[in-house]
Amino acid sequence: MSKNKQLDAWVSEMATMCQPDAVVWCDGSSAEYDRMLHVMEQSGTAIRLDEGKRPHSIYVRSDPADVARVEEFTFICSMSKDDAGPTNNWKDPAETKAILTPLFTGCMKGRTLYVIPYSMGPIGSPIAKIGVELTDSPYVVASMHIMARVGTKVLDVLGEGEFVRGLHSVGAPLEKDGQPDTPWPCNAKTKYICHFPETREIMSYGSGYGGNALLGKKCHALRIASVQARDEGWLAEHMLILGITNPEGVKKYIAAAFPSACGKTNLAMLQPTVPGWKIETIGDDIAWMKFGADGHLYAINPEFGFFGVAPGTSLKSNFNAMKAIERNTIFTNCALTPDRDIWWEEMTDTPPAELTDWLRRPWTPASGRKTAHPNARFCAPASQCPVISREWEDPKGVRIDAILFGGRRATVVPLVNEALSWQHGTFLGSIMSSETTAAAAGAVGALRFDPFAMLPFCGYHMGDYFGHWLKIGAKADPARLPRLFNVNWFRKGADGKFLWPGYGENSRVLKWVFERVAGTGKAVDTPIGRLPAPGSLDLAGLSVPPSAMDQVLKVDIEAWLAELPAVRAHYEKFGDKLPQGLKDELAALEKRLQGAGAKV
Ligand code: GTP
Ligand code: SPV
Ligand code: MN
Repeated sequence: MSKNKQLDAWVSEMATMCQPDAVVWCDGSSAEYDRMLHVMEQSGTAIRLDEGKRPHSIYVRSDPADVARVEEFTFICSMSKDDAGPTNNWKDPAETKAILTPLFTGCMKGRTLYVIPYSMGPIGSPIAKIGVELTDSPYVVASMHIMARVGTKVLDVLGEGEFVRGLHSVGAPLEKDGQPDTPWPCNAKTKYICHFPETREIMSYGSGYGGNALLGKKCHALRIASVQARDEGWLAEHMLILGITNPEGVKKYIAAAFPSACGKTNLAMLQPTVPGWKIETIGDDIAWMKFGADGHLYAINPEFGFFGVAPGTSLKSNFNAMKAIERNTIFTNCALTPDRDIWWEEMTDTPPAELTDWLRRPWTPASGRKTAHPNARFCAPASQCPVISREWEDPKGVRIDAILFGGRRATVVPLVNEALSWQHGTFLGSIMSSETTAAAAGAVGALRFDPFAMLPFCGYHMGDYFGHWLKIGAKADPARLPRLFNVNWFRKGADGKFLWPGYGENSRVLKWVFERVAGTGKAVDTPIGRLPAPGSLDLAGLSVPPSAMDQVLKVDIEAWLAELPAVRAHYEKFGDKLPQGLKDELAALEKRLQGAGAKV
């Protein structure tokens, strides 16, 4: 029970429908967290890791039918189909409820319904938003303890106020008394991740994994929040936030939008290879940005933890993430060592001689298959990151001076490119494309347009979203707006290998961005935007051959011209909702490319 009549009424209505054995209001205490770990150990969901090696941490393996976000079954249920736009799956809200009600009826039999009040953003901060997730998954309760601020203190602040309603079930009732549970209950056949933007509701059925089930994250902080941001004049974005300090002690903040599994967590906490420069983390996945009274854009990280891609994470590639996951961490779908620690591809140069893989099979380096699922994840408190910024919980947020857009592109897109204006930067964001990754179920490596890295996360018509970005820029003082850039760490040479070493070396690009914002960095104009002038990208001590640097920075006119038909087809999807400003930018790009092409 709470002091909020609407909340109490909703909880009791949902409990009547879902028919759990018990209803538990989560208080957010560490005792409650420990209870969840214990429940998971008892049911076979979790194995406690060795207390000496990985204190207070658990290891979980999901059902192989439940390993990633399911975009195919993710729906925006706005009243009008047109509001969802061409890039979302739309379903009529009433029809959706008519499908979901029978599914949710009795879906929690034999289980406990947990009520999780959560705050996205520091509790009580004017920018924070409150939600309540109802779930039948102890794994979700424990994960929400890490990923959001949860419990009684949230209810105290909520009072009689409004909140986002999130109903979640793994969709696996225990129908018979004493029916044994499975280690990872889920519904292998039926999954629905549904959003009702007008009524600020989320209903998620059938999956217990990540963004499908931790409703504060992508469902609330991006899909629902993007609609609120549109209505209220701010931005809810799929962006990391970092602080960068130069050797003179001047600090700036940068936000960056990369699609899922394209390098946000890594960039947010990188160890710079450029001497004297410092990077600090504010957030690794989501940014909420609003204009301050001074006309500058300020960002907060609404989350409280990191839900990061495990494979590829090592002391070499992401030292600070490895430190953040030393304790108090939930590991899902990686491999287990015989001495109850975890391992995944590339964690160490030499794999352990024996492991149990994520599918519970014995594994050795000779097995010839991966031991961790490619979307294996760690879930750890953000406060454990050694380079977490002092300002990370500042309710005011941090002043953003640059925003980067970037995808995973083997060809065409150069290492870094500064937009000519806010409108041009919005254009670059809108035509971003990237190869798909294991973060979502389906094909990996398929090139698709992923505007602003928001394709799976924008809760309304993407054409209106572009318009919102242009409007934000038009209303602001141009001198106070962040500068916009496009980056690409993933360009490959003819041998199929990455041309750019990435990771810590990306600090060289961040340094150039910093210097552009500071007014000291030099650039050259090209048809696609401003690239580093010769000598202005700090390459001291970097062992990349000049020929590879030429390729990674190359503006290939022919290749850009060859992309234009796909860009036009992408734009046609948005019909009359495509803002004129972006049509103008496309025409201007084409003209500049043709002019440059004629000169060659
Ligand atoms: P989500 O959490 O799914 O949103 O992903 P993310 O954007 O946080 O990506 P993350 O930083 O976890 O990186 C995903 C994968 O890309 C990992 O396997 C990394 O090792 C790899 N990666 C990250 N940064 C770089 C880079 O600069 N170069 C290369 N080649 N790979 C990188
Ligand atoms: C992503 O896919 O962008 C993630 C993982 O960060 S999930 O939380 O599952 O959405
Ligand atoms: Mn991440």
